[in-house]
Amino acid sequence: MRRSFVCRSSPAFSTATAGSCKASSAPPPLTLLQYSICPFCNKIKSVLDFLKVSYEVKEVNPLSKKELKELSDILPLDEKKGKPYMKVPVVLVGTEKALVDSSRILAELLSVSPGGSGPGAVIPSPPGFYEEEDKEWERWVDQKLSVLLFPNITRSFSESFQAFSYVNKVPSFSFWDKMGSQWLGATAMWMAQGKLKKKYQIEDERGALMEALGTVTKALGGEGKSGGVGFIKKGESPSFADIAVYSSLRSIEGLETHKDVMEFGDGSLKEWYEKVAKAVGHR
Ligand SMILES: N[C@@H](CCC(=O)N[C@@H](CS)C(=O)NCC(=O)O)C(=O)O
Repeated sequence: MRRSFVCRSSPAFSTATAGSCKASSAPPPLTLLQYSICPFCNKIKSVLDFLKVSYEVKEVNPLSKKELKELSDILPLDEKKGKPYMKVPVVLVGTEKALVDSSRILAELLSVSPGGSGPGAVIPSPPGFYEEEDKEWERWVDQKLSVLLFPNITRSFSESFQAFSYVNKVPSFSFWDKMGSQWLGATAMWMAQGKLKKKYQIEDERGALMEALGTVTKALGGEGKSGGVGFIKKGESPSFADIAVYSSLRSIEGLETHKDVMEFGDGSLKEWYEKVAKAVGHR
């Protein structure tokens, strides 16, 4: 039997779902295994933060992946490679169950009935939060927007090195983990840039990213109900579509590319981004 989580009181639950926020039994703890800079991991974090669900974060060493290797027994098999799945995000539910692939993780954790939290939902969400339109945006983010970020943050070695500077802030990494990850990780990412661009047929990565941002601002077009820029589905609060787009862009916060993203167009993208960040309320 699946169990619901207790959720702290949140504006997101102030209406129809308030009742469904009561736990039916003690919730199993959630642990997110991630790279700080991974857009797919940021999507999970933003959704959990928005829904006020508590979880632990474990940073994975991008070179050794030892934190994932320790879970080999419960990770699913990567059919193509014939060995355990070695990508992030992974969400541990309790200690025995490992969920993989961001969209499948969220589909498993979030409401199962259309437009609201259903009886099978592990994490209740407000009505209208996780609809087909939201999932379409998620597919676009995963297959287009997030794919464009990598070649943008690795245009030069120095940008790639900057992208890997997050490792210095990971308390669980040793000095050598930090040195190795930043230098080798940055070099490998920088060298892989051309191959990735070829794979996804990207010629001008900055131009393609700006075009993708145009798609977002077009969807935001017009004023929100409470004035200023609105949300993608024109509701009073962000839905999963907003959070999917926002969290992909958030994964590169602090980097050169993010500054260009914030300066895009007439300022409405930045205004929307800050509004979503506030609603998500990262812990
Ligand atoms: N479709 C997967 C994609 C996950 C993915 O590609 N994760 C990257 C990090 S952003 C990864 O772990 N790559 C393997 C590696 O770093 O070796 C999802 O949505 O979770």
